[in-house]
Amino acid sequence: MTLQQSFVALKPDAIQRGLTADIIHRFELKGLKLVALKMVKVDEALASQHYAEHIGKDFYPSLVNFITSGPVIAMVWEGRDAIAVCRRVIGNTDPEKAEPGTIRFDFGQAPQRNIIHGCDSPESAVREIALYFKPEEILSGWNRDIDKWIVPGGL
Ligand code: IDP
Ligand code: MG
Repeated sequence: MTLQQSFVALKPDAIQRGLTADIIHRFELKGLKLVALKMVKVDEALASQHYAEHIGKDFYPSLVNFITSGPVIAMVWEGRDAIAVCRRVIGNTDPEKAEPGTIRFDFGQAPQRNIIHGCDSPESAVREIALYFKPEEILSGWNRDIDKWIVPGGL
């Protein structure tokens, strides 16, 4: 078990369809801790850095067109093995192959409109977090002691 930070981004289809709260809630329900969030308009330069590994593939132009087509919500979720956990919450790249209960199965129907991005390794997490956030925008230092919100002063 390793404490990790995972980079996750809601793609423009999620925001256009009003799925933002439902999707963020999935990560909260899982028990992950939100440590950064912002709405971003991804331009072509950022898209080409984010998806550098896919440059030259047949779907790359449509992917850039899609990710730059409207606002994106960029997030960092922290928790035990957060990178793998987020990928499992998200599901297979192709919503048709994703398991029921995953975000991509439950909300998506096509890989070109698959709702959400999640980093796939510790290295991509570091790289992608740095692309979207300044270090001071990551608020990982807060304690999540819910008791004091139930009883003043805690139990
Ligand atoms: P991932 O998002 O599950 O990590 P990647 O292989 O990294 O999947 O691909 C990045 C994104 O490119 C996918 O989320 C999807 O939007 C798009 N994509 C990947 N493969 C295809 C494809 O075969 N056709 C169309 N779009 C694709
Ligand atoms: Mg990927």
